[in-house]
Formats: sequence, C-alpha cells, structure tokens
Amino acid sequence: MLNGPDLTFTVHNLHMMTLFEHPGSSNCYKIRLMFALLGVDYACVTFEHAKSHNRSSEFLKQNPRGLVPVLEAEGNYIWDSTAILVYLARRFDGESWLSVDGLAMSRVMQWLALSQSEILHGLMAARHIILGKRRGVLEDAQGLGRVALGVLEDRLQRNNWLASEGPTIADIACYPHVSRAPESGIPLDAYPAMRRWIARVEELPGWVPWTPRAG
Ligand SMILES: N[C@@H](CCC(=O)N[C@@H](CS)C(=O)NCC(=O)O)C(=O)O
Repeated sequence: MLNGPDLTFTVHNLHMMTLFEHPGSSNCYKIRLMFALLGVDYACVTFEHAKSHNRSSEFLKQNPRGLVPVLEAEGNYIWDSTAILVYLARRFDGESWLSVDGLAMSRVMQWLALSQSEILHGLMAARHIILGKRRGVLEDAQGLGRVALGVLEDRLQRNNWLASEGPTIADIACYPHVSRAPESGIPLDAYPAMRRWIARVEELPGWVPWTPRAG
C-alpha cells in the first residue's frame, strides 16, 4: 500500500501492462474478464477508494476524465473500458473477439454503444440508486434498463452471441450489468434467452467472477 498526499493505492505487480482500477467497478471488471479470457497477465494498480483517483493530478494526466479503468500499454495510457477492450482484442487475439471487417466491426460497435448508453444509464444507474450510491428516479433508470434488456432478448432469441457466431467484445461489454439486472430491481424471469446467454458467457474458458458482488 502506498500513501501519498492525494493518492492511496495498492501495487500488485510492477511489470507488464498496468490496469488502473477499482474492484467494485463494472467497467474495470470488463477488462479483468477480457484479460482472463485471453489468458494474458497484467499488473494492477487498485484504488482503494472509489473517488481517490480523481484527486490525483498524476492520474488526471493519464485520464483527463479522472475515471477508471485506464490501461498503461506500450507507453500509452488508454482510457475508457470500450477503448481498452478494442485494444486488447486486436493486440492479443486478432479476428475473433473483434474483426476488422467493416460490417462485422459495426455489428460489435452497436452493442458497445448499448453497453455505454441504456445499460449504463439504465441498469447501472438503477443498481446504484438502490444501493444509495447516487440520486435519481429509480423508475426512469429501470425503464431505460428494460429497453436494453428487450433489445438484447430479441437478438438472443435467435442467436447465441450478440454480434457474431461466437463471443466478441460486445458480449463482454454488455454482460456485467445484464447478469446483475436483479440487483437493479429487474428480475430476469421474463428473459429466458438472456439467462441462457449469461450461462454461456460464464462457461467460457478463463471466465472470472465480478467481485465484490455489492460494489
Ligand atoms: N465510460 C467509462 C465510464 C468510466 C466510469 O464511470 N468509471 C467509474 C467506475 S465504473 C469511476 O471511475 N468512478 C469514479 C468517479 O466517478 O469518481 C468506461 O466505460 O470506462
């Protein structure tokens, strides 16, 4: 544990790519999950307090938005979980997690957009309102979350995966908050295809859980 005037974090490993993260963050979990599925090792700087990194002028140089996750790779700081997923998929896998074919890539991007809009502002917001982590109108957030779930269920009734015949970063980006929809006050009983897809994601070799559950 290092303590500075404006920063408190734990350094797990000083080698390789470094992920700056917070354990309770869904966006950071997407990156930990992607690393695990790719079987790629990485170092981790874990901020112990959700907002401690915002106050660090050093961290703001890495991500002017002051948010985690940030990945240090090849001498660059990549911020935003979507950008990091794109980097990891292309850097370590090639075509299957993110094809560069124009049509295939646009299909993945559609779901990445959903993950950063209705899923984040709907499902994540509802969960945070319930947990008392933010203010807002629960019914509005849940309404937006149900829009996302409806779109996902429709796709998954006809397909095993969101953007392709196999898993892509689209599945990784959407999975965390969808799998926790009950914690947003939305039971998944009405979404059978989605429950089968959640099980499919959790059966992928290398899958790791998102902990702590209440973060
Ligand atoms: N769109 C961004 C969102 C990043 C984000 O909201 N990070 C949260 C954790 S999930 C954070 O750093 N929160 C601390 C704060 O708001 O001060 C991404 O996907 O990376």
